[in-house]
Amino acid sequence: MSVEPNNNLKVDYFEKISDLATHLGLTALGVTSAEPFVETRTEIERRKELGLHGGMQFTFRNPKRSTTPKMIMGEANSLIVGALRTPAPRLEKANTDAVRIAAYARKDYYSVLRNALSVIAEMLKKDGWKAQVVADENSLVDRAAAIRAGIGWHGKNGNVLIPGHGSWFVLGSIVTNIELPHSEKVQQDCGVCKRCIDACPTGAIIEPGVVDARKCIAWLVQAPGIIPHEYRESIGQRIYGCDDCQEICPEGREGRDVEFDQDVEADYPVEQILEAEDEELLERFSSWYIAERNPRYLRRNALVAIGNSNETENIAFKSLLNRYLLNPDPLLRSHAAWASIRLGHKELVDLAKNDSDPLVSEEVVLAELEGSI
Ligand code: B12
Repeated sequence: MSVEPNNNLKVDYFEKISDLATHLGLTALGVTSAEPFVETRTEIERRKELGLHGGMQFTFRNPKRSTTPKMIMGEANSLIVGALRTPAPRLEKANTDAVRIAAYARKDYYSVLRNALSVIAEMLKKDGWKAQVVADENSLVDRAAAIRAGIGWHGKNGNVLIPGHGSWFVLGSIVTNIELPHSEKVQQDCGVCKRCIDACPTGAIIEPGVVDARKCIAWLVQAPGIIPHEYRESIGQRIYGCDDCQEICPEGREGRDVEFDQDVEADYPVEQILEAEDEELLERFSSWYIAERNPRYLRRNALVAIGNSNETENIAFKSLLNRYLLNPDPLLRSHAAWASIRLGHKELVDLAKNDSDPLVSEEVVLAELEGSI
């Protein structure tokens, strides 16, 4: 049985946790109550009604559940929220034959974060408290928890911004029955700056802090099905995530190059995605959310990246497109057709035009109507 600590002991205990968090590599740690996130629930419901969630499940599936921490642990009193830095990419010109992967997905940062929070949770448990780690799950709105725990403010780009650091973080919590002093909320805000709103390639930030997932590239490349035509060009070389609304943000911009994390996954060659076997792709990107765990969606994105490469003379790309125009999956053939049209490969366009599936042949009809071929 744990004994209720008095206030001074609570402060000392929080400092102990906080030191441990710093030692474990977390940039920020804060505490808030386990009371429901009432406004966030209303906001999730509003976005669902407007269709802004684009059919996503996650925290939208059951808004009451994702905003009520006591549904995770009945006796919960506090949320101890932590933030782990996901080093931002250097601002340099992307390699044309490499795909772009958002900073948070270049390594399995969620596992690093969960491991760090688990060490703290184990300490709590050893001291007689209940503790459960929740990070990027459907059961808790991580941003709302981080804001109430004084980690950062709700930026116009929708992200939680940590003063002096910006938004390059993944967030997670320990739900626990210990009572600790609540951290003060951050008072800073974005002021008049709206660079992220102007920089979003698809205009997905429809009001300050509100993202229409149907237009957000991060969701478009994760969502199952066909990628709507109007967004394909804006997707560029991205196959997972989009950082544009963070890259333009001035908060914590200094020091970004210094902390650049040289990581092979950042320069993953597009050919490898189109040549790899299913198991290899699922293993390589095991920490990613891939719709239906079906690697066809990574290949679909890679075909769009080829279509956006401007590599009209690239023989390897051309032969991959040819191969994919013969793939049994019409979804992949249709995106290969689009890429072939973009790169101006006439023989391949003819192949697509004669495809028995309208999903594929209509790519050519559409391009003809638009006058792009
Ligand atoms: C669904 C989801 C997405 C969706 C939708 C994003 C969105 N804007 O809602 C998609 C796939 C597009 C996405 C993209 C990204 N995501 Co995401 N995503 C989630 C997920 C699973 C749920 C988010 C959610 O519930 N959204 C619903 C809205 C309503 O809630 P919210 O933005 O989280 O909460 C705020 C609002 O509700 C606001 N609020 C409350 N009341 C009101 C009222 C009004 C009027 C307004 C304006 C706001 C407001 O306050 C809350 C706190 O800020 C969380 C993980 C989790 N379990 O929480 C990760 C999470 C939010 N994503 C994260 C990341 C890293 C990203 C990307 C940066 C990844 C990338 N590089 O591609 C992008 C950023 C896109 C963007 N600009 O938002 C991080 C956030 C990191 C941070 N510093 O903020 C999270 C927390 C994952 C994690 N555990 O680290 N994501």
